[in-house]
Amino acid sequence: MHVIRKNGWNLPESAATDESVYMRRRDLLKVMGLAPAILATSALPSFAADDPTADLYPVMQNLRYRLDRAVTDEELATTYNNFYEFGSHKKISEAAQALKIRPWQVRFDGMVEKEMTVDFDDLVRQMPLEERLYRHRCVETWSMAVPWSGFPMKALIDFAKPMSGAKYVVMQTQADKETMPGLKEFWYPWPYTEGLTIAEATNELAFIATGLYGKPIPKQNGAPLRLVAPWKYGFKGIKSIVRFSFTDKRPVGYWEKLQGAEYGFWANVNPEVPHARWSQANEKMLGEEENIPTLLYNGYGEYVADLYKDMKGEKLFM
Ligand SMILES: Nc1nc2c(c(=O)[nH]1)N[C@H]1C(S)=C(S)[C@@H](COP(=O)(O)O)O[C@H]1N2
Ligand SMILES: [Mo]
Repeated sequence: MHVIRKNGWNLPESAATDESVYMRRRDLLKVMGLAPAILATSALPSFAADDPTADLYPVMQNLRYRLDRAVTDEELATTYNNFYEFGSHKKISEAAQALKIRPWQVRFDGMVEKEMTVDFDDLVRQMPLEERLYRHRCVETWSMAVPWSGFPMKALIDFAKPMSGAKYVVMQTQADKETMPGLKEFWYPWPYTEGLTIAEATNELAFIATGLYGKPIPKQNGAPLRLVAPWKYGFKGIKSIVRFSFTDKRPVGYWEKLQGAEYGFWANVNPEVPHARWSQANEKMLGEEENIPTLLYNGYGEYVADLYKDMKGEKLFM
């Protein structure tokens, strides 16, 4: 049987011209002579058929963010995951289908003008949606490059209206014992928590992903909304967020709580600073055989290096 493996997302970035990526994905596929149906033929768990935001996607790609490598195969990026709530291994995509993503309320609290709880479906329809191709570098040395859909985190911070004294935004993942078997492993510091400084969260690269590969984001990748901070190790990219709290105290994240000697608050990618137990010099893209060199700030130094220029005493790279 002849199986069509190629789709729009398998194109190397260099093959996507400025003109073509401005088109809606469906139109692009049509122009390329590919049946739109191939977008839906995956037998793997993707977005829920009844997802009420399905009509929002695909969204326009922002061409400012370029890749130096091919986009990772959708099947790989959606079946090789880290989501400890569903198991401390990579094959959690099936188990994660138990995640209940509606109704989904997002809480904004702490140092904000007014605390509020917002329905995700209302929130996402107020946000400026776009698609971005970003590299992703896990602290474990695997990496990928994927098309996220979502909105700049700055839009969410503006929506939340933090008080001027707030210095950090702390995010929490849903913690539901009914659907998340990992929560039975009581030695892990649930709920999964992560934080950014307000300066980081309002940096243009910080992104809240609500979609992936031109569709609502699959549960295993952090539906209905997750953080993407591509200059940091992947563990900062907290999934399935239910709460944004604003504070003037630096939070201690899930991994830092678990193993503070190995994981810190900043976690910026740096090939020259090894992890306590392995080198960070190289990485292996999902689906590739060869190791490739890891880049400082995962290649995003031009956007973020200035955030850290006066932080001498800080462990910026763990
Ligand atoms: N809630 C939660 N968020 C999480 C994790 C997790 O275990 N739980 N793992 C992190 C790690 S280590 C990585 S590398 C990325 C993986 O995202 P992906 O599965 O979409 O590739 O999610 C991050 N966000
Ligand atoms: Mo990771």
